[in-house]
Amino acid sequence: MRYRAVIFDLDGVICHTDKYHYMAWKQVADELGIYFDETINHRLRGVSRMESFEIILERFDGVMSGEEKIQYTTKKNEVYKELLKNMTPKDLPDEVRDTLSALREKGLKLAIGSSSKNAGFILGQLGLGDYFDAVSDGNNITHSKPDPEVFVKAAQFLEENPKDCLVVEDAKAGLEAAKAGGMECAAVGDAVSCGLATWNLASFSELRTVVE
Ligand code: B16
Ligand code: MG
Repeated sequence: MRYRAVIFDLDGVICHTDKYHYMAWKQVADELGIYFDETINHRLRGVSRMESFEIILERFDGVMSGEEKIQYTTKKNEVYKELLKNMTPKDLPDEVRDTLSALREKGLKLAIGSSSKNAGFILGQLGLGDYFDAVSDGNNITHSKPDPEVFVKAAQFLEENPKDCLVVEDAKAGLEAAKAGGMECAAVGDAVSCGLATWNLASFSELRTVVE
């Protein structure tokens, strides 16, 4: 086997929370009179909550204190968490479920490496609460992607060497993080066009052959 472990990004790889992030940020942006659309939302992929808000504030004509920024990002998260309650195990695509099982059967360790502080909640909603061998997320890092910390910690939790781990990502910042951490990476979705990945996947199930 080419790898000993696979570390998955969560949002955009295992599940799709984009629309909920969009709805929650849109509510905050509307309240502040800031223009916000799906294209700007796309730039928030894999980026931390506060960094996401800074991107939204690029179109804000005023000055905002640090305290206000915390208030607005807290509000966004409250709206977002309410929306996440709509997620159920049916939101886990069959292809993802079957591929995870197949990788596990091959003896690979499986982990999550997500910038999100809501990763545990989302995994619970998907019925994957206890599924992964390790979860490294926004709660155990001080630097978010493209810093490698979240993936380096995941490898540590798994007690594996980074060079033996494959990272699966949907965002450029995530691919950069994996490379900076000394890991090979597989791109899914829009991340394929970055040209940064070791593997560019046309489908999630291709992981079965990539790890061989
Ligand atoms: P939260 P990932 C990332 O998750 C999302 O892609 C990004 O849009 C979000 O801002 C970030 O998590 C922080 O999420 O507000 O829930 O802590 O793609 O790294 O799994
Ligand atoms: Mg992602």
